[in-house]
Amino acid sequence: MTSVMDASQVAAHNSKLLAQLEADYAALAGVLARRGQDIEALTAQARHFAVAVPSWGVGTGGTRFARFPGRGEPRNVFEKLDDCAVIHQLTRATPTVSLHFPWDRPEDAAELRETAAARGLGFDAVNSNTFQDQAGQQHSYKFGSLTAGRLEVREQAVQHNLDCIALGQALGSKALTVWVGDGANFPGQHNLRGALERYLDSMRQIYAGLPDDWSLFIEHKLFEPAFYATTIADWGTSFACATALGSKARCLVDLGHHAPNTNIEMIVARLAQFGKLGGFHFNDSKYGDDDLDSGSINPFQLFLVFNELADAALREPGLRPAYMLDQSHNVTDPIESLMSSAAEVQRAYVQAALVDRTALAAHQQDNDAHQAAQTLKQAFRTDVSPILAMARLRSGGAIDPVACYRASGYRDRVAAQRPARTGASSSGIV
Ligand code: PSV
Ligand code: MN
Ligand code: MN
Repeated sequence: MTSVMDASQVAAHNSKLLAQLEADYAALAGVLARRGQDIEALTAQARHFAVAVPSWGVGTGGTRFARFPGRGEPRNVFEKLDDCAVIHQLTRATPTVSLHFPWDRPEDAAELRETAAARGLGFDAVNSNTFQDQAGQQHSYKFGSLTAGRLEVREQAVQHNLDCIALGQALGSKALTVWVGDGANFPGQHNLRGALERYLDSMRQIYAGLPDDWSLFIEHKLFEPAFYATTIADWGTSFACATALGSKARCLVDLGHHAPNTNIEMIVARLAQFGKLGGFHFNDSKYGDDDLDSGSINPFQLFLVFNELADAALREPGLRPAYMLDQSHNVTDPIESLMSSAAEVQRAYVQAALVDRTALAAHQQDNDAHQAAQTLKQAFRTDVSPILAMARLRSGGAIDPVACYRASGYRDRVAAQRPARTGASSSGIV
């Protein structure tokens, strides 16, 4: 395996922080032991945690108003893989990359797969894109894609998704995530039921092209770009469609795709209960689909989501929802944001494993709301940073990934190799 970053830089970084980490780890081990918890079991669990990185996340996303390109942005999918490899090398928590077509245009899928494998990476779900028009595209998606009134538009959108499956197969992916921005901006613009009927008709054709061992993830989103009625706006619609399509279709929860204050953890519980929880796009938000770094605004919500997942895993040991970060970075170095976010999601996962479920169930049975809430809070308030750092260290990563990355000078090096572009736009970067 060829590393993008020199392993000796990681080793030098770790040797400086090792003594401090060992002291912090021993102190936390003592705290947990008094609660009857074994730190080694938790560290082993943390080492198994993995979340996919979106290829588009390593570039600067931009907003509706502007995009201010970052230094050394990757110019193609191979350079994106290099940045993803750094993230995984330092965090050891992001072994797969999620591609978006046609933003990522692999001319040679076999070469891409080999390059990824040489970097120690594999491919997670592939994402289709029928929410933008591409240069040379025959039919416009201005008035919808899978739900469009015109048959030729729907056929083109279906074919694109089938092409994504074929490309994903060549890359070793096992799932297709479909998010469509289709909807209406005005009451009366389209027939609400008719649009969903057309969506289902299109999705049935995509589903028919799905290999046996693949999953189809339906991603809902409350609004934007449609501001009056989005066809797949909520988990209820997503659930109904996934149910209508069949067992390979499940729902994907992007944390930013709900109205403010929505109880997302309850949605997670419901989807898990009825066998339709497919996966997650992790990010954080204050107002809408802000795509801010995971855990940066509402880490308690992230913890509560993982608390439901921990509960669900006890009920269904085979439950394996797909985890991916879906963030847009505008004011930070994307590599730093993605490394921090991977650690934040991993943190929530470990904190959820700390919950004393026997005590929680007893408090619930006794209607002791106060102690039930405190049981969750105790787990959430526990600083599991030493566990995360030790998990990284033992897996060959960096004790402090951002510090190690900054010291390595990686951004300066790639900035010299990847000249700045002006006027670049869209998450496709190139
Ligand atoms: C839509 O807002 C979304 O969350 C979907 O996952 C897209 O594929 C992604 O963002 C890319 O911008
Ligand atoms: Mn998403
Ligand atoms: Mn989104």
